Parts: sequence; structure tokens; C-alpha cells
Amino acid sequence: MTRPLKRKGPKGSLDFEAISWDQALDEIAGKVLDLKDQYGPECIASFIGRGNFEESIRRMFTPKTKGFSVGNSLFMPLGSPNAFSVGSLCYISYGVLAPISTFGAPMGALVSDMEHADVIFVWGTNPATDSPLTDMIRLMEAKKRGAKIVVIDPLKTTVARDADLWAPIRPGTDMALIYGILLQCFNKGAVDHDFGRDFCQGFDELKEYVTRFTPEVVEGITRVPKSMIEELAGIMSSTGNISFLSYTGLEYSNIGVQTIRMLLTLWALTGHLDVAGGQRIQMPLAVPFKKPDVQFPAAVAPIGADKYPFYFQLTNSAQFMEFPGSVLDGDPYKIRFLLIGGASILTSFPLTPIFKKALSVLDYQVCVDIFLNADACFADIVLPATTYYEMSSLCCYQNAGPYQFATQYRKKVIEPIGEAKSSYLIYASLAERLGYGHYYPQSEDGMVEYLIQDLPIDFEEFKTRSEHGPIPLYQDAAKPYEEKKWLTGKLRRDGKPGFSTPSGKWEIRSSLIEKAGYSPFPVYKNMTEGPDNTEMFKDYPLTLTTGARLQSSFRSQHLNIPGLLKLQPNAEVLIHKEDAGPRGIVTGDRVIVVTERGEAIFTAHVTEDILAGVVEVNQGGGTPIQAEGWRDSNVNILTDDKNRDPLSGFPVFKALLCQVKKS
Ligand SMILES: Nc1nc2c(c(=O)[nH]1)N[C@H]1C(S)=C(S)[C@@H](COP(=O)(O)OP(=O)(O)OC[C@H]3O[C@@H](n4cnc5c(=O)[nH]c(N)nc54)[C@H](O)[C@@H]3O)O[C@H]1N2
Ligand SMILES: Nc1nc2c(c(=O)[nH]1)N[C@H]1C(S)=C(S)[C@@H](COP(=O)(O)OP(=O)(O)OC[C@H]3O[C@@H](n4cnc5c(=O)[nH]c(N)nc54)[C@H](O)[C@@H]3O)O[C@H]1N2
Ligand SMILES: [Mo]
Repeated sequence: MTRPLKRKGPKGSLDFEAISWDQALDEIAGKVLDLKDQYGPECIASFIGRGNFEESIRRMFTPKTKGFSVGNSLFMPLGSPNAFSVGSLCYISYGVLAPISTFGAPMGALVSDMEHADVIFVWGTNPATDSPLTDMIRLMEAKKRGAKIVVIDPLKTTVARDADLWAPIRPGTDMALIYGILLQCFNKGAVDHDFGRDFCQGFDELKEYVTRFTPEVVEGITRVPKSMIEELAGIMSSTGNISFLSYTGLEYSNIGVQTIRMLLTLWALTGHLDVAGGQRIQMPLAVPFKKPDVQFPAAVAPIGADKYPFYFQLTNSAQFMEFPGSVLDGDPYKIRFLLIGGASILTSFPLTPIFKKALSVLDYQVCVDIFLNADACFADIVLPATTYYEMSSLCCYQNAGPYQFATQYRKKVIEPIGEAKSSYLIYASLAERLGYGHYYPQSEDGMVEYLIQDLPIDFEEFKTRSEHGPIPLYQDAAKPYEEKKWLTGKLRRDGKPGFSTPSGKWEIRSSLIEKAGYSPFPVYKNMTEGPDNTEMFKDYPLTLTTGARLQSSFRSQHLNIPGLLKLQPNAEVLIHKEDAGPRGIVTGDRVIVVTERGEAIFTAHVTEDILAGVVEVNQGGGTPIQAEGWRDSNVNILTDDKNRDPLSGFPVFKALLCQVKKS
């Protein structure tokens, strides 16, 4: 769509009429101010998703706060703390909650030194589907140079196919495997007891706890064979350099945060932390971009702060998993207005019907998007955003090539199509109508000039130099790399040895988690849905994992693009031939996947590239404008909004139970 649209038909339909920008923005601002006056500013909320991960939004619209917020601060000057984002179910567990509570820095501070590694673990991530393919290229180069690749994944991914070892694991059980490997490392004398004694909090507790994870027990839990557990422990106890790559594969279980913390601890205790060829620590740099002085309003707590105190403590953000409870039950108060930017809530959040119901009863909803997606079915107004090609902004490069940080002016390639405007300008012009446009320059170039005003370079020079490539801001990477910096006080602001945590230690037992009222030590728990949930297992004997990335789509996006659809025309369920056979299922069959919550239709892909007993179902389908093979296949009809990791509030997307039947 290329013009602002206003709802004509009933909610649920895509029946709109075109209106002018002035009319659209005036109407939205009027509604915001009315609702604010009537119910207080906290009833006004925004949500941003993957379509708004653009530098101008990130630099200009995240609030000035201590936490790691990725939300849109547009309504904060009004007094609303409810800046929701896809961080409610993506990255924050892995990138913020686990590392901060363990060693006091975000995951961005941990760099996998693949260039000097002898072995690289690919644990719950698939770099072959990344865009850009940076890690995949590094991994392939390491392999060419002779590094061994180990993959821990229920799926035999592109990387696993060429790996030296593939450990197919039952989803959600990684913590047991980590303890199993660690116990063998203790037995082989490969654990650094000095580090444990002097620099860890909870080491004695761990020494006792780990003893129960014998190879037999761990094989029973994880389905990774005993011999393979021994082999993995042999690798971890070797003197070689070992690094890892990880990400979303570990976030979506009932013990996601604690599992990721234990992965970090395995590396720390076996001597592969902050050493060449291991996981190097590179403390984040303060980037000297200007930022509007928009503060997080502290008067009212955001939605979810009461139920997820640990998430709130570290992010200062609202938790969108609590949105239906807010809108439908007023718990703890009602959100009435939602501005959705670059997101598709109705394909990305678990239990679509409950989120659909919540969107349908809002007083007012606005979508800022390049397409009419599923959420637009419930919008009062839809605003046409540009793609990145139609807007000027800047790019940033972290730990790229010879520099730790570089930036570059990004000049638009074409003029916006129709009346589309960049998301930045849409938010800036809304702010103007709400009475605080002075925070945000009202042009794209004005915004870039504002951001770089403290750099030792003026705007004209910035643009000219950008034509020749990224402009480095730090060249520190050229300095010799110093190992094990906790010994020399380089990981703490006060210069004392140790880590930047409350205890100054590597926290196996986390003070921050304890302070938020949870049990602080990583204890293995069976999944809420698993074989030991015998009642449910009777009817739903297959483990359901969802949303492994595809090369031809990006979550709900591109499933309306004919060229890309050729690569995979239908939403698929990957099922092992041992599970497909008895069900009479062959590749290409239409099959129904059923959970306690509901059922949805997919196309079967019978394979041996998955652990038997596990099925992987594609995520992204469920948008009316998508191709036929995708639009009726919304995996989140099957998932559960209540089954979560209690620390993060993240839904359990990757360890559920289901049944698969021929349609
Ligand atoms: N082409 C493309 N690129 C994308 C995206 C996309 O949709 N398409 N999405 C983007 C987004 S939003 C994100 S967050 C990133 C995510 O980036 P990644 O985390 O690399 O995502 P995946 O490629 O799905 O890799 C996750 C892997 O974990 C495995 N896994 C699932 N459950 C478990 C488990 O319990 N244990 C273990 N050990 N492994 C498990 C899956 O089988 C899968 O191979 O990718 C981004 N890049
Ligand atoms: N079951 C299950 N569910 C999952 C996952 C899973 O693995 N399993 N993965 C989860 C993860 S990691 C994530 S991040 C979420 C993703 O959830 P979302 O953040 O909702 O991501 P997308 O589905 O990519 O939707 C992005 C929207 O942005 C729009 N867009 C694209 N570019 C632009 C732009 O430049 N400007 C604007 N304004 N809009 C733009 C697109 O048209 C699209 O409607 O899904 C989650 N949902
Ligand atoms: Mo994500």
C-alpha cells in the first residue's frame, strides 16, 4: 500500500479507504490525546517488531534508560511506560538476561573467536539462514583451515550436514546435556577449580549438583547417546581452543534463561572463556551518538513488570506476553491504544486467537507497515512505511573487519513509492502533533545530522566519506588482545579483579535472579509438555518445535513474493520417516498438526534430518496477503501463551507436544 488508509469495513477485514497524511495523523494524535485525558497516559502503547530494526528508529526512539530497552519511546513524553517490542519473545533472554545475570555484560560483549578455534560448537543456532551470512562465512573458513564443527540441534541443519559431529538433542533438554558434559570434565580433571573457588558464586553448590548427571541419566533425558556425551566431554576437556555460536534454539523452553547461563558457565569452567580461539570478552563501547532526552516515565509500572520482575529489572520494558491479560481483563490496567510498527503480532505471538481477541477489542489501533498484514485486519488506520531503499539514514557496524565500531551515511536508492514515508518520519510527525516534535528533527538528513553532532566530523564530510565505505570510530581492535581480563580488573568499572556483577564474581548462583524473587541456581526441570507429562503424552506423542529459519523467508515476510516462494511454496512440517510411516504420511501430503490448543494444516516433508519423535513446523504463515500454501498455516494457533519461561516471560515455542494426522 502506498497511501494512508482508514477503516471502512468491519474489524477483521482489510476493507479500507485512502485518506490524506494530514487527516490520518490528526486523527491518530486526536485519539491519543483523548484517551490519555480520559484514562491516563499508560493506556497508550506502542509495539515494534522486526520491520523496525532500523538504525534511525533504534538510535532516536529507544528511551534513555538504564535497561536494555528496544521499544519505541514515542509515547514516553506523554507519560506512558508501555513501549512493547518483539524483545518480549526474541533475543532478550539470550542477549541480555542470561549474560548480565552471569557475568555482568550483554552477550554482544562475548565474541566467538572462530578464526583461532580448533573446535566450534554450533549450539541452537543455524548460521546458514542468517542475513547477512557473516558467521556462516567465518565458520566455513574455519572449517577449511581444519577446525572441527560440532552441532547440537534436533535438526540436521545445513551446518550439521557438513559437521564433524551432530548431536541430535530432544528439544528443551540442553541444560541436562551441559551438566552431563561438565560432570565428565570434572572427572577428567578438566575443570578450573581455582577459577571456581576464587571467581565464581555458587561453585560448591554446582560441584554437588552436577554429580547426578551421569551419562545414563543424561542420555535418558536428552536422547543424546552416552558415547556421544563422552565424546563431547572429551572435546571440552581437550587443550584445544573451543568457541561457540548459539542463539534462539535455547530461548524457548521452560528453563531458557538458566540453560543459556549454564552454557556460559560450561565455557568459563573449562577454560575457554576470554582466551584466543574461545569466547573472547570485548566490553561494549559507548557510541557517541546524540540521543533525544526522552526518559522512561517511572510513575506507573509498565504491563508485565509485576509478573516478570527480572525481565523488567534488566530491560525497563513492558512484557507483551501480558498484553491480552491487560486488554481483556484489565490486569493490572487496560491498554486501549496500540501503535504497531514493523510487526506482525498475529503470526508471531503464541496462541493467535487470544491475541486476535485482544487486538479486536482495543479502542484504537494503528499499523505502520509496508504491507497489509494480519494485524492490519484490526487496524483503524494503516500508515504506509517505506522500505530501507526509499529512505536516508545511517548504518552501524560492530566488530566488523578491522574496526570495533564504524558508521556510514545510507543514502536512499529511490524516492518513496506513492505517498509512503519512512517509519522515522511517521513517528517524528506524530510527535509533532502530540506537542513534542522538538525532540525529533523533521527530515531524514536532519535526523542523521542530529545523531552525529558529537562526532569529530561534520555532516557534509560524513556524507562524502561515507561514499568510500564505513567510517571507523574506534580502532582499539588493533591493540594486542588481553586474555582472562577478570584477573586484571579490566571487566569492571572500578578496576577491581572479577566481573561486573553484584558479587563481583561469575554468578552461577545469580544475585539478580534471587533479588527478583526466583530460585537463583540453574536447576534442570522437565518441560511442562514432554514424555513425563503422561496424560498429555498419550494423545500428543510427538515433540513439537517450531520456527527454525528458512532461507527464503523472514518470519512472516516474503511469503507473498513469487520468486522466493519458488524455493518453498508451502508451510511444512518436518517429520522423521519412522514417525511418518506408521501414520501413512509421505512427502507432499497435507497433514493436520494438533495440540491441546488447536489444529492447523501443513504440508508434510518426510526426512531423516530430524531426531525421530520430534517434528519441526514452519513459522510465518497466517497473513491474508500470503500465498495459498502459507496463509492458512499459522503455527501459533498451536502454541501456548501461558506456557513460558518464568524468568523472561518468553513463550515455549520449541518444546511442546503434538500429534500429526493425514488431512
Ligand atoms: N532467512 C532468515 N533469517 C533470519 C530469520 C528468518 O526468519 N529468516 N529470522 C531472524 C530472527 S527473528 C532471529 S531471532 C534470528 C535467529 O537466528 P537463529 O537462532 O540462528 O535461528 P535458527 O536458524 O532458527 O536456528 C535455531 C536452531 O536451534 C535449533 N533448536 C530448536 N530447539 C532446540 C533445542 O531445544 N536445543 C538446541 N540445541 N537446538 C534447538 C533449531 O532446530 C535451529 O536449527 O534469525 C534471524 N534471521
Ligand atoms: N512459533 C514460533 N513463533 C515465533 C518464532 C518461532 O521461532 N516460533 N520466532 C519469534 C521471533 S524470534 C520473532 S523476532 C518474531 C517476529 O515477529 P515480527 O517482529 O512480527 O516479525 P515479522 O513477522 O518479520 O514481521 C515484520 C513486519 O514488518 C514489516 N516491515 C518490513 N520492513 C519494514 C520497514 O522497513 N518498515 C516498516 N514499518 N515495516 C516493515 C513487514 O511487512 C511485516 O509485517 O516471531 C516470533 N514468533
Ligand atoms: Mo527474532
